[in-house]
Amino acid sequence: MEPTLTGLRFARLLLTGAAGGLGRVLRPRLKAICGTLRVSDIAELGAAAAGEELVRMDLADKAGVLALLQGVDAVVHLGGVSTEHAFETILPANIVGTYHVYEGARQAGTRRIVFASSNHVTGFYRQSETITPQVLPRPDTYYGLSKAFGENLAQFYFDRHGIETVSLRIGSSFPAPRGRRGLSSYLSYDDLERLVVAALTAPVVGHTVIYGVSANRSLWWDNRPASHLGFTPRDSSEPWRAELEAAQPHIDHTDPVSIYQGGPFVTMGPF
Ligand code: NAI
Ligand code: 15L
Repeated sequence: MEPTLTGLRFARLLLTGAAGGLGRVLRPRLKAICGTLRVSDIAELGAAAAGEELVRMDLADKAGVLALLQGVDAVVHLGGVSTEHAFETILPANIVGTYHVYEGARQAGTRRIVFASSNHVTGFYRQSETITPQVLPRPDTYYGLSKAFGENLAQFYFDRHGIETVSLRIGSSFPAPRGRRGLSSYLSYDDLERLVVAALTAPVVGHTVIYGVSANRSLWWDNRPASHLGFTPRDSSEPWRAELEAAQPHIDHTDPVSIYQGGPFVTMGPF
């Protein structure tokens, strides 16, 4: 059965990247399932709501992240650079920063992390293919590579230290699907919440990888290997299909942006 918020309580949850697009969506929703929500970002976080702790800091600051994890039961780790940039920009935030989160969890005894990975770990699979979370990574960017590293880090910290992770290869999570690619990659905010709650509360996850996608009609991702999470998406990109197809009536099937699942990411850079 899909988890519900009723009766779920964590003493203290940590949400990184809380000032970002998805962080702002999840912040009030996660507060509903914990006693204290510690929210963190390098950017301005606004005022603390009741039951919130605000920590403004850079994930590249090791001592700061180790302190950030103290007293935390579980983490939703969204913080980092969220699109393609120069490797030198991605390295401290996504690679070093995610290492700091895992090392902080190990030292603090935190047992579970929900890691915001990305579909760009497998962006060089074709849109004509259906893949599962078990395929070999084919990153489309330095950004996708950094998320592949995060997934490997998660596997290592589970095998070595027993810290459980659900790596969410999020598709495209915005208020509405963007472009024709979004008809396949769209994840609604309500389905994102369902996915994060399932990832936090499934009894045993080890290191599970799952695509974050709604129940769209045209899908590239088959999540059956992660069915033990009990995530059942309820929304779909279908209500936007007519509008998006009218806005982009022709698809150039020789354009890499239309050939590969990563879409525009496969031609971004170098920076
Ligand atoms: P976003 O860019 O709006 O939010 C990321 C947040 O991380 C920002 O508030 C930013 O200030 C913070 N951040 C960046 N560098 C930092 C650092 N060095 N230290 C501390 N905080 C730092 O991105 P969004 O859309 O909210 O995505 C959240 C997470 O989900 C990201 O990790 C992203 O890669 C991932 N994701 C999002 C998708 C989407 O469709 N929105 C799709 C796939 C993955
Ligand atoms: C991502 O990983 C990005 O964080 C997000 O901004 C979108 O570009 C998304 O992928 C996507 O593939 O649409």
